[in-house]
Amino acid sequence: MRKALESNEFRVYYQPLVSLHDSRIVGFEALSRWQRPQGTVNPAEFIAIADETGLILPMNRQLLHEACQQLSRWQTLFASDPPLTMSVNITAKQFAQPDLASQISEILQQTGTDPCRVDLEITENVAMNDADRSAVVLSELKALSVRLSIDDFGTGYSSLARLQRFPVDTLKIDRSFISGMASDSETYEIVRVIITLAHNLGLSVVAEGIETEEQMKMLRHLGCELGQGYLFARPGAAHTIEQLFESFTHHGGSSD
Ligand code: G
Ligand code: MN
Repeated sequence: MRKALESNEFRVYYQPLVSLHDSRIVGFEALSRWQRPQGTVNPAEFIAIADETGLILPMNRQLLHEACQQLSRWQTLFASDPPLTMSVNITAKQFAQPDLASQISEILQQTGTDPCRVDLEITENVAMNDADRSAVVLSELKALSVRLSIDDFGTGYSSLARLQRFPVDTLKIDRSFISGMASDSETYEIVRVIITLAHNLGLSVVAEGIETEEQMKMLRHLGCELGQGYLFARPGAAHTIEQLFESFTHHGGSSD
């Protein structure tokens, strides 16, 4: 894997974040993909290994750098008001780094990126694992003026009292709830309650893994503002995203 990193086998893919209100692309999530000569490797697998070995640190520094450069290109190419955002995932190992905030700050400065347009995603599990420490780290990150999201929300164990005190902006509802919400009334209730909770705490909500029109309509009805998923677009290389973006800006909605 170390060799693969040196020989640039890791690629950044981007998945659009869409406003459910008008089906416009408002931002992207940057995702690592490992393209070996013999085929792509499951991201969940290699990211877990990279995180354990610590290789995730140089890998995700590189990813953030590239995603920031891509963001400024896209902000120019596809000017919008407010400007596009870029979300990146922070893993457990990264979150444990004492100098995480200064590392991120350095990359934002090097790339001339407006921190307000960058969203750092931390999973609920990582954030709640050592909640006292998390509160400190999240405050350090927030001091950079970046946005903060709790990823995979609903799958872990959350203390709502903690959640309320974390300086986060957004909850991302885990896709397991979205996939079940149209066929299971209790799952629908969970989604409804998460959206209500987020809004009552002054947070915005992103629904992950939207795959059907029905799910999108339900989420829109529940007041969920943002979504991500195969219904809109699969994660894709930068050039694929640019073609897709053209079709979104001209017609709105899904292109396939
Ligand atoms: O939890 P996180 O947001 O980091 O998950 C991102 C992952 O989810 C990516 O690897 C991406 O390929 C996958 N993904 C994105 N949209 C969908 C979707 O609509 N359905 C499914 N099953 N997976 C998705
Ligand atoms: Mn994520």
